[in-house]
Amino acid sequence: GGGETRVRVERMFGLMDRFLKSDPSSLQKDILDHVEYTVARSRFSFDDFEAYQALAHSVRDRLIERWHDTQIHFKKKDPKRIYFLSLEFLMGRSLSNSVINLGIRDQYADALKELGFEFEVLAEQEGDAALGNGGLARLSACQMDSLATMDYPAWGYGLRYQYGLFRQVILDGYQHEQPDYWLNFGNPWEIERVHVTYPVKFYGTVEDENFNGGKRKVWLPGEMVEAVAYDNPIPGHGTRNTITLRLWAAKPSDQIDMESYNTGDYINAVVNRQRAETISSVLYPDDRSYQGKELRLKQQYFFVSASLQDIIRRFKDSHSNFDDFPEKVALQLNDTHPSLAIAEVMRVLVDEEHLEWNRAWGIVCKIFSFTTHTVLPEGLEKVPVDLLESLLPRHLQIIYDINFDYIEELKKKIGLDYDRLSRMSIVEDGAVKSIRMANLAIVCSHTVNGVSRVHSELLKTRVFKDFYELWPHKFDYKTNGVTQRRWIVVSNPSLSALISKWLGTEAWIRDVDLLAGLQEQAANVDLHEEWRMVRKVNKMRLAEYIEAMSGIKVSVSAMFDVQIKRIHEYKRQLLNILGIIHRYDCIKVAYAILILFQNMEKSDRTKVVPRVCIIGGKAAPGYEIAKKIIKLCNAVAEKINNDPDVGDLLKLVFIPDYNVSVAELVIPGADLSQHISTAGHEASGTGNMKFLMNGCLLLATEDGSTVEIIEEIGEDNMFLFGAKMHEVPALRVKGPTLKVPLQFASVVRMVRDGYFGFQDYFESLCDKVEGGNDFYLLGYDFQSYLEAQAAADKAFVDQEKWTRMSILSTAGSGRFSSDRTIEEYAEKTWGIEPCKCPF
Ligand code: 6GP
Repeated sequence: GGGETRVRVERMFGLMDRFLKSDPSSLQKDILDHVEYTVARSRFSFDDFEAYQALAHSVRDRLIERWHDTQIHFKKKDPKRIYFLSLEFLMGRSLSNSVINLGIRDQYADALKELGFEFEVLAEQEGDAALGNGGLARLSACQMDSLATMDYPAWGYGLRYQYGLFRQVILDGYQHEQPDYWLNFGNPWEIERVHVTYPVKFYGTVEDENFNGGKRKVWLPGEMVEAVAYDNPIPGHGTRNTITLRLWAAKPSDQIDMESYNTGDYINAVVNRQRAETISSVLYPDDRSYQGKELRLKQQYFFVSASLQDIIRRFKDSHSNFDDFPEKVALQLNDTHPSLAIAEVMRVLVDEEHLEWNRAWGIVCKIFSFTTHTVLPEGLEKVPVDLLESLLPRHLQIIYDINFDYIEELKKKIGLDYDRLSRMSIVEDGAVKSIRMANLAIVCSHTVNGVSRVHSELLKTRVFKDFYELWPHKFDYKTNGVTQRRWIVVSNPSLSALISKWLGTEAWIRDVDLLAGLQEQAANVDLHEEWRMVRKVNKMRLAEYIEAMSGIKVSVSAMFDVQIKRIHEYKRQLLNILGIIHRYDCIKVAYAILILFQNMEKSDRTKVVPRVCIIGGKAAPGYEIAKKIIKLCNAVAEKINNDPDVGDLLKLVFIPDYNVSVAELVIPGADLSQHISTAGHEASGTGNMKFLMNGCLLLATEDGSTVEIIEEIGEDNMFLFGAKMHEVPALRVKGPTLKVPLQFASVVRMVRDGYFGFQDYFESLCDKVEGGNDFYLLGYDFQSYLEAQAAADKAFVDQEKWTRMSILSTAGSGRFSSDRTIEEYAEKTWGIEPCKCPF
């Protein structure tokens, strides 16, 4: 009876503390318990990795407490929720970030010290969660941190790939890809929800069925797999709120296909079932172009279908009328990858919930917002109709129906302008009939966001011009941001402490605009000294890493000049390398003069500012030119680093396997960083913001979010160069007749002539930038690039000036926090409000 239940509940409450304690001895006991019972090692004998595992589990326990409380609180309050759908999340490591957000980093460090362990050493044991390619994926991760910190009722939904982004191994200077089977050593940061599963269906046919005196469509699927939820708690900073990143894994369905089991071939039947798991096995490593592969489409539908079943189930728990759906649900499409969600919502509402088409359409039009992350038309997905028809026959019908109604409406508005109608159609009638996912997303979303102001301008005037003219109110932008928790507090603890000391508060960790307070101190000599000290310590840490990894010894008094990002022609790593060759050549000439005259004065050598050039990034496995750029970088490095005439004046290092953890080490140690895309090609860029926050100066073109950085810190505090965005189209038309500086021809000549070896291999690379083929304008921009580099050298010699510029960079970085981005999305696009879990 009731009495018995009460006794049982009281007993259960009595057994557990309300919260786990965080004093050193409680932490120590928890860690040792996990060594003994979770990791199953003896507390008298365990290594660093096992200590890390136990430590991680004790942190996980604390996350789970807060996460439960948050979920209960959300359920009780039932606010409007934001569901962030993304095929990629680049979370990196979780340990340091979690303990810092939970506010128990120092307690853990002390507790571990007494046990004979260093927190930092254990943190290094953790591998990266690399479930994404580049900027888009890391942005999602930053935004999750901000959503949690700012108490928004948010869910992230994605795929739990068994193989994350490939590991890059450099052999003889060439990139090789190795699988990243990241779950091999277990993942303490996820919670497997064996009971949170949904069936996901594929293939089959659509039939007409009699219904209420009319007809309706029923999809008879041909294959079914199970989606299993893995929850990753995301803790906010300075709040109890801990939100969920729910990633789906594919498992064979429970439904037994009697047919195959009865044929007697049991072993083959089981092996076939197992194939279901391939859906969530591997992340596509190409962030350039859509391949039209069936597996990719399966991945997209799999995660969309499971997420929507979950979202609709949650809605139905407390609501019975779908007209309330838009008041409770906002769906964010992170690029076009999840845009099948549109057709899926229509299908569920019409076919399963039996809403009328127009009523369902009215709901769909209120819930979706779409953000695009590219300006490259080849980045826009087009799904071949044949593929969609076989995999998702009902969805194809729905998309056709949406398109039919939309085109009819469009004709009323713009008349029978068939060119324009066909450009704007969701269906492309080309050689391969296909569905334009971007058009689908634009037609069905209430807002289309760009990721920086100039990106949005390009969308409005070029990429989506027709749509902008039709629906100007739909178009907006939210300039990207990055989380200062990971990019300053976690990765640069000494700078973080210095900032807090000089601002007299730690409040900037949640309210980053306070960094502006550093401006008034930018000339303070004491601050200068401490600032330089912090930077030097970070450079030493980076120098040690470089030596351990490549054997190259670098001097910390040299300028550390960094370019780290995916390798792309438009990002122009090649321009950087050609600039380095030019620098090398100048040093050689100066050396020759020195030998000739035996006179230091006559040689420019003493004026050379020593540099350590650092380049890192992965090339998509099928992207030949990008792979050649990596090889060229390594070939040039080989030559320069072994040239005794050069010594410490110039070093070139290619950092292999660039990922989030490498970025956390490299960014705080950089003096100068390069963001040198051809103007009009980088939608935003977010690396620039991370460097800026860390007081690294930028050498950049006026592209993407850099344009807004200039507005914050002023062009005097950075090194700008290159053709402007509005000049680029005309320059391209001029093409072969453009004047290219002599130095450019001469460095390309060196590569062509085999000065760095591999003459044949590099030929096609050289062809890409000469003879009128220089689409990305390397030749045209070369002169002003060298001038910007010279200006950087000059500024570096004046350390006082440099330090002031560095402080002003950090001070001006406040606008580029993802907290600001998320607040804009919440207020302007999603219409959601914070929902804070009480302590
Ligand atoms: C990137 C953009 O290239 C970059 O400029 C931007 O900062 C970042 O997204 C975040 O918005 N795009 C991708 O990573 C991508 O895969 C399809 O685009």
